[in-house]
Amino acid sequence: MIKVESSQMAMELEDKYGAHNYHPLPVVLAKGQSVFMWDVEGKKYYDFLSAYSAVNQGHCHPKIVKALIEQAQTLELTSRAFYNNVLGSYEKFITEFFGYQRVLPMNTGAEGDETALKLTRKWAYKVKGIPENQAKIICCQNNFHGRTITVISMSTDPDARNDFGPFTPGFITIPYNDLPALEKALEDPHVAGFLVEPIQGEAGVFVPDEGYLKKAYDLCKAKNVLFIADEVQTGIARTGRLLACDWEGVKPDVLILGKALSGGVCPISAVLADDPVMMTIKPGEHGSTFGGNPIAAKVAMAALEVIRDEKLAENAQKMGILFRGQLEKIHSPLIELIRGKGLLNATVIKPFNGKTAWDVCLKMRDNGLLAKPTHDHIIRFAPPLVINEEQILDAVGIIRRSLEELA
Ligand code: IF1
Repeated sequence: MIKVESSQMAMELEDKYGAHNYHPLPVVLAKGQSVFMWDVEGKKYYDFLSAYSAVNQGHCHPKIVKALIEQAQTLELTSRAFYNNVLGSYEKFITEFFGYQRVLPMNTGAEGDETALKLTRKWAYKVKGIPENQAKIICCQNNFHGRTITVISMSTDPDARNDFGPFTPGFITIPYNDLPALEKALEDPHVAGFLVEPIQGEAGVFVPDEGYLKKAYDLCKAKNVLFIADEVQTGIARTGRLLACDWEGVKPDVLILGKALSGGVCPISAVLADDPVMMTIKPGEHGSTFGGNPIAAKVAMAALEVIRDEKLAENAQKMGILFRGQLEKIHSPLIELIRGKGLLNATVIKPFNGKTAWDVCLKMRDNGLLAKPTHDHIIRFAPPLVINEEQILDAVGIIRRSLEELA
């Protein structure tokens, strides 16, 4: 194995041997702890991306890492061909934690979404009585649910879709945050489910109007349609509540979790539902080699315990208010607006003097804070939820200084 001796070398290796499906900010990370990361040369940064909210508990959380190591040394994987002595206790733990009767464990967020879609279709035919192959699922414009063919079949982003067709049929796309459009789409008796992100992440942290989720849920109930929440990014304390749906007292019929369910140490996703939905799937009809493996089961329990014991939802709520309040005090021609909930925030950047969101991110990197632009003009600010007041103020200082240096 070749030894990586500099950031330059690491970037050259990726450029030469890796597929070019990403355009990373030029920084090469070698170490992480709590809210900080260090590059190959030892420079320290605040992490304001948290691996797209997978690292809500902070980098290398000792309790989560301990769970990972101990289980890896004991029993790593059995497949679901056999029982193992960890999965059952995890299933009890997570269903009680989120208040559902059953869980179906998978690995990535996209697999979680695929699982939710399959469950919804199965329920459509077995329970709701929709004629074979006629079930439809409503999704939203500018959604992001992952990268598989079926998932991108719902996408309205040309980069995600172009030249990947033909696509999976059976989706109805409506505008996000538009209740009349939902009401109209629900008139079709073949609709089985409505899949929605409680806050659209990839779209640029688009927060819907207050009451949208509750009213959407009620509209679905009136038509016997499943309300499916993709909380892969918003879930697990990020927005200042355990789930973003908790803000409106909505309990999704199908709940998809991923990312922070592992605290970032391995891919873990899960779909939660009650018996009438979950029991429609029979042995052999769905699964995964790695889903529900003993390491993932132990890691997920530790990750959820950290969320609960360290009161991360409360902290996200408090620190989010502080962060947006401080950011609003910065008067820069580059900032158009700030939005978000808890510690899922974004600023819309107005190009100034030819400087764009990318330039802002490069400048913040130079000053010791890492964030990534989305859609050219939006910067997401989503630090690990363990961040404290002093660190928030310090980080805002870096953001302010970076904007001043550019404007
Ligand atoms: C990439 C964004 C974040 C998600 C929701 C499912 C998934 C995701 C709501 C799929 C994944 C990612 C994946 C990552 C970029 C990223 C992202 F920029 F696209 F919008 F987080 F903000 N549902 N989100 O946000 O989960 O299969 O990846 O585990 O590079 O694709 P996955």
